[in-house]
Amino acid sequence: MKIYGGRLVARTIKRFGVRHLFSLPGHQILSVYDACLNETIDLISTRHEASAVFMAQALSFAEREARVVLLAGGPELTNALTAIAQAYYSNTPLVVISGTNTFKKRDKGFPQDMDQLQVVRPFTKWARTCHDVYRIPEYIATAFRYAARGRPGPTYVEIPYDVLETKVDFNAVSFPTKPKQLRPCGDKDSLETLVSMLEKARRPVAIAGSGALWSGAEAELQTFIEKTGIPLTLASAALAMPFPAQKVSSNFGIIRPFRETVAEADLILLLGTRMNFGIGFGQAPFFTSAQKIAQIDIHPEEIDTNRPIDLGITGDLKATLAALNDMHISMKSLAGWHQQVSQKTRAYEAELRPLAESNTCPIHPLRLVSDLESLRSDDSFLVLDGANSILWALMAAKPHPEGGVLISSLGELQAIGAGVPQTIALKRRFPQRQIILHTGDGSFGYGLVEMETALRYNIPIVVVIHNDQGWGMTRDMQIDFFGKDREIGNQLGVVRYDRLVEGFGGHGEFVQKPDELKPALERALGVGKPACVNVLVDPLPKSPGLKTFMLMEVMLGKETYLDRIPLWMKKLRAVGLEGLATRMMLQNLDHRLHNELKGKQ
Ligand SMILES: Cc1ncc(C[n+]2csc(CCOP(=O)(O)OP(=O)(O)O)c2C)c(N)n1
Ligand SMILES: [Mg+2]
Repeated sequence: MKIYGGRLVARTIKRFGVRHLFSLPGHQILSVYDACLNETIDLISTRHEASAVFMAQALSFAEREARVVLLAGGPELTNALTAIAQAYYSNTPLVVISGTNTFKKRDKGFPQDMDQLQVVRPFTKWARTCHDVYRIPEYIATAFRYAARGRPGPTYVEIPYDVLETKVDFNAVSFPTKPKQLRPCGDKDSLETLVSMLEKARRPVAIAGSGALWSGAEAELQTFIEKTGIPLTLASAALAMPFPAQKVSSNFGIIRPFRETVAEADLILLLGTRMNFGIGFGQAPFFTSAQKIAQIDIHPEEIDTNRPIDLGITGDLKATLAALNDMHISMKSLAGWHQQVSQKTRAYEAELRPLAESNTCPIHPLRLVSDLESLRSDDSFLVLDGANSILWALMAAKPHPEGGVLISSLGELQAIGAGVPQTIALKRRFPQRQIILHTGDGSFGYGLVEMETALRYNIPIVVVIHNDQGWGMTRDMQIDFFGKDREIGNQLGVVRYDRLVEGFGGHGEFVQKPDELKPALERALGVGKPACVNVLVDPLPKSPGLKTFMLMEVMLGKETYLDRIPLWMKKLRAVGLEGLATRMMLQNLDHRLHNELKGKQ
């Protein structure tokens, strides 16, 4: 049987377990579209190329292996670059397959001709052109291998469209098998050193990050914390893995208790998480110089970033934890410490309750996320997009035993706007599960047109908009830095996103009062078509985000922020009272929220 090269693309990805392909049409890739009919691949065609990449990325998160986006090339590729870069900076395995101009027409002024490799290379682990139709399966297999092994990331294969449109004999093509995941495990000496560090520790904490998600370490992680009694925090992408909330002692999203716990610990275990902004670069006031730090990471170059650490172990987290779980560890009793950590979080949650249950109008952001969290099912996936809106949501959203919380702007790039497409992809993949997006109003704008995609494919996602009528976090920064009367360019006003979604044929709710919230959310969750719950929230309460961001600026030496750090705090540190300075700084970080709480009590 003679088939097009495009069919080889579809057949190879199908053999590798890919059921959904995200794309936007272009003449270069129509042979692959045609092949999707034969190979019964679920082709979702989007309204923007970045959306297609974000969709594939969301499935990589949920299925924990590389998923695929198909781009035509030229402007389709340049439009997709931010999303590819987001995958790169968040270490997400992803295979980007692109068409490209035929090489006979290269550099002659033909439409959409460009040097694609040049723009995609900085944001991919591996990028190549496949010139031979028979080698299409081999190149795709190599792209999967690079995407998944070692530190995961996006890879890129481009295939000129005359190659995609060349006919070959199906039987003359050989298909490689899917590359197996390899699991390097830390060396014996290092594991023994880690055991002795654990045995000496009185106040250890473990922070698990994306390495836990990608290696699928949830069972090993639970065994490890049960065996050792170490309090655990899930950070960044680890929140997306299924995990029982009661096993997590210190909630990453509730800034103050988490920061205090880390500051008080005598041993910090970094389990597949980076020493980046998420944990204050490992520096004061988050960390102290007296603490011991051990880090397990798949990527050896990552270890010692931003500060030297005491023990680095290169390994896949699942395999390394499994090895540790088999070793004898005689821990000191950590019951008191464990209780102290959990109590801190519980006490803070109790402090926040007046806000979470507040009946004020406009609606308090924490009331919105608390009501939403109370309606989540065990298998629910909650996608978070925005800025302040994410930080508020993280104060209430918990990991779920069969679901998860996906922060759409993961990684250092922090691009907002991935939420709608990511939610659509998850709902397409898991139609029976509850899939919800909580998004800032500004961020929702990027994905708005994809509500049409959700309607076209009948994918009933529920979008909940934290509508503070503006680019909240940048507005906060502007006001804080330049003054209240210098606000410009950050207000969006009251936009009826619910009506726009209704205009596409979806369900809309507009909520202004707290008692309308739950009924509106329940209606949206039950309506069976794409829904938008547009909630006007109070723009005045400040999430802990602004202060944290400012502090990080200061820590990394942004001179213009230095005058924002109170002098007494600098003095405390200068005379060696680091611990006291840390405690005061943490309180200062939290102070606006704190002041607001005081007003309520
Ligand atoms: C793609 C992209 N554009 C711009 C920014 C800069 N930025 C960071 S936060 C923010 C405001 C987000 O507003 P919104 O989504 O409404 O969330 P809010 O903070 O108001 O809850 C902006 C514009 C970014 N991070 N990514
Ligand atoms: Mg906003």
